[in-house]
Amino acid sequence: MEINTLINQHKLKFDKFYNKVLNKKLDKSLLARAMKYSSINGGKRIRAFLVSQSSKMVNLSSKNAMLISSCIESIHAYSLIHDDLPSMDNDDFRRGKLSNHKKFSEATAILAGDALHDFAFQLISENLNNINPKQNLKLISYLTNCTGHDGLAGGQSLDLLYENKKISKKKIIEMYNKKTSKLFEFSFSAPFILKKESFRRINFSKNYGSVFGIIFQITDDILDEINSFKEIGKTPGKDKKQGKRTLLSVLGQKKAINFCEQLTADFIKKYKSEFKQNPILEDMLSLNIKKVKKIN
Ligand code: GRG
Repeated sequence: MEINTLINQHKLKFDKFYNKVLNKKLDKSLLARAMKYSSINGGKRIRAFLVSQSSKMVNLSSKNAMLISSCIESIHAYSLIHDDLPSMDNDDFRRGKLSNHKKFSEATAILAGDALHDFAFQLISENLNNINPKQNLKLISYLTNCTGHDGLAGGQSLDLLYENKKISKKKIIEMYNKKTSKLFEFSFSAPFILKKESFRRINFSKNYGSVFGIIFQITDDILDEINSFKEIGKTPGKDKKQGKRTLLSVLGQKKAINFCEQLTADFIKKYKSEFKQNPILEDMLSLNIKKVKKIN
């Protein structure tokens, strides 16, 4: 089956599960409504798809895979709410709708982001089934590493710090690694960690998520520049206007795409047997490169 069809089918399944979890655990307060507004609102659920694919590779149950995905999508929703705030990237729209602080208020948006972050940790620490507590704790500790100063928050801080400055390609990649790749790294490797796979396979799964994330961010930057509001669901062309330092701004479009293609080829070469056994892994890596190239 074609990869986009698989992703869409999985999104429907995941959205149903996530909706149920949110409704079961949250009340009808203003804060809960703001949390739901930004979590059940049309995301592509790519991170959840990554979890489902790696779970299949290590035989993690689909219930646990769905719980981990709900945890990750909650972290992701928190990061988008905070990213849109006036003190961060200041966007009035997200996923084609008003951003959280525009729909509610700035204070509610900050709290909804905070509460979604905590909700994620609640899910991963209270609800997994038949998992060795030691592995579970290992996973929770790893998630703190992916979201904190060495992950999302650290990367976001660099993103803001680098605005309108001359920044090297190496530093931009480091920033992407933190602000975007870390959550993809967690998504793909969480099942490998829970199932106590070998050191080499866990390393492979972390690197796969990381490479996926770098390509995802580079192509997302290109889409921000060349797509319309309808296609990206937020204000287009903002990176350039805000003086964002992106790989696109340093290399230009053609070289940025070449960089993604080379990264993919090198990675596949390094882990030939994993790719041979799971051809979908290559389709996933080239998904966004194809998206960008079709538009060109
Ligand atoms: C305030 C402590 C504190 C931390 C903030 C905001 C933040 C941490 C991190 C944000 C990092 C960020 C927004 C990275 C961008 C990643 C990215 C490309 C998001 C878009 O992901 P998609 O395309 O979105 O998967 P959908 O809408 O499909 O879910």
